[in-house]
Amino acid sequence: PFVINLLRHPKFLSYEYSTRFIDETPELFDFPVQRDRATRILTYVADISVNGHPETEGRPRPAADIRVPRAPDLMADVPPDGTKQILEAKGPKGLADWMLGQRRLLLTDTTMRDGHQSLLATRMRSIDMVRAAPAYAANLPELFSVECWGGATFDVAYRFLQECPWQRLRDLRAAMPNLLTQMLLRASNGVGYTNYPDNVVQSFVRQAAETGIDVFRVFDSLNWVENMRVAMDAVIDTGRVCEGTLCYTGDLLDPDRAKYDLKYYVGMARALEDAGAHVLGVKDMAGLLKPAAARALFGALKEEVGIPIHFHTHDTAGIACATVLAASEAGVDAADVAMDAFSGNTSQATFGTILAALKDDPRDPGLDEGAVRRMSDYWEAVRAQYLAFESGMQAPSSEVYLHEMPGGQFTNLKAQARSMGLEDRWHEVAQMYADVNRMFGDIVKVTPSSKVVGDMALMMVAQGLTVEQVTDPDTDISFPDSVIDMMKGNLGQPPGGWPKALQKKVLKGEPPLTDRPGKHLPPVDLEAVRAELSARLEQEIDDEDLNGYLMYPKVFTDYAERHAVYGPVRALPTPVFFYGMQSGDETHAEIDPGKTLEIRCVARGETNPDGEVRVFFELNGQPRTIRVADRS
Ligand code: BTN
Ligand code: 3PY
Ligand code: ZN
Repeated sequence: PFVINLLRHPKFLSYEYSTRFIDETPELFDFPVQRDRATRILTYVADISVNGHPETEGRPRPAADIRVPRAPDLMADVPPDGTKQILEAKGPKGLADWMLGQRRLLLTDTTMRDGHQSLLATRMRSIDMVRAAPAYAANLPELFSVECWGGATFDVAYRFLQECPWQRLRDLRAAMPNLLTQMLLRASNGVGYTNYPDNVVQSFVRQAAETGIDVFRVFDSLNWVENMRVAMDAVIDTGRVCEGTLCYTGDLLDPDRAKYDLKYYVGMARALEDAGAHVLGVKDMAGLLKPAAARALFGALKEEVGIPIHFHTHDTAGIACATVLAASEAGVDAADVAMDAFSGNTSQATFGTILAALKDDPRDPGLDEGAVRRMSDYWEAVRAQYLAFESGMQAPSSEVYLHEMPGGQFTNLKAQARSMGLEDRWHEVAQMYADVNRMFGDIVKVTPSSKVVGDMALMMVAQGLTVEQVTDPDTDISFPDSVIDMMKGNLGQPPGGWPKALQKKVLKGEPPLTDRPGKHLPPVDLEAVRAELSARLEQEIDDEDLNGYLMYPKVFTDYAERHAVYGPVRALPTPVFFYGMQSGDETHAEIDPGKTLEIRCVARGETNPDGEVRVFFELNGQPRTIRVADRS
């Protein structure tokens, strides 16, 4: 198409062109496929308007008159230098030294990753994040980092939001040139639920760095440092920041949980430092660390390791702010908070509250409270658009000390229990989750090990099974696949190994792995996979697509197939994306910088005998009719 455009261009035909003609004539790149994108977006809007969005069906719907989110005004024309410039000037070790030299408590904002992952089932769309990003850069340049990628956000973007997670990262990176971007990486499990071949993990890390990640928080779901080295080394190779992370579980002051005592955590922290971590992450994914334990833990870690420490916790029991303040007193270098409107309950400690509490404290984080309030005000309006994904959790829950579910899993498992008809037996599920943890030998529960515990607990409650029956060698049990896989050693080894008798029963005598699962996975021929996929989808597969496919083959190809039909629907405002348009509604979608589709929904026809319905639009003032199947 490019050559055809060129040959037909009037200036080209009349010889009025120079060597800069191609650079100066953007319309040469207006291929017919680009015009198609408008039709594809209209097809999506028509489909959702007629049939509804499968993800919001049967869920509470936001009122028609909710406030339109408006990002705060920018307090600077050019973003002031921030931590990104420190990383660029000094490298990751220099950045770590800079952190150690700060008296103030450094803060990471998690709203764009863990905040919505824990409160809204990870459903926040890129458009709502990218609109906020310039205000982060201009108004909050004192932030340590913005956690905005990884964890569950990666597959949810493809799977439920019909958008490319890499593009999200690229856009955020560009809009926050002064701030460190941060992601959560499940070590050899990448951003998935299973162990990937080493070269897939390496390729993913390289791509994430190239597209825009600065700080990689790397953890392993069984706290097995051995299984973190491939990912950590890959991060270190990129020149970005490796935050080697230990996961906190149990209660380090409880002698009954002696497996996870202070000695254990200090030992793991040292191992992570030895493995090359620039920063030590302490990830309290369930929010189990209480203030007194935080004082003991961070007091000891500050003595025993030389790298800066970054603390992450959840507010499930309502104590996160107190614990962050205790950690701050004990000298932790950085802590995670979420903007007020996305904080509390299963999410992080409250940004504005921490700021207020540390005002005039030696560790005052030095951020503008007004800027934080205005940012949170934007997020409050964003959150209202996602009412369909609210969990219904109304209050903090100290029951988390019993079950120890991670913040991201808690509401999910509750929804799963509801869909299995176990809603009114939730407390049994919670108790069973705790019992299964003990039966598995008291393990760290975080994605993906937490999912395995959840699968087993739900199965046992649903089938009325007890731990005695499950562990009895003479009672036949059909274990969930995820349990068999974990007992085989495919997620690695927990401290102290798996309980032998249970493992034997689950594996029916098959020998388990005892070394690193990645050691047994042959490398993937990346170029062969690219060629195959490209032929199958009849499209070019770039490095980002390839890495998405390697993590989630089916999720990616489903996304690509829908993309061919619906186009870049990420450009639609969130209410239109989830609820479509009524006759008379107007909206717009910027599908490229400066290229905006003005869309008006004019009317809807009758459904014809073939089950099809026509939806009439005006697109940039021109009438357009779209026919879609009526499945409503
Ligand atoms: C999904 O497939 O469940 C998630 C993404 C939504 C894709 C679009 S929404 C309109 C159309 N109808 C469907 O059922 N899926 C696609
Ligand atoms: C994830 O792995 O997505 C988590 O948030 C774990 O806490
Ligand atoms: Zn978390």
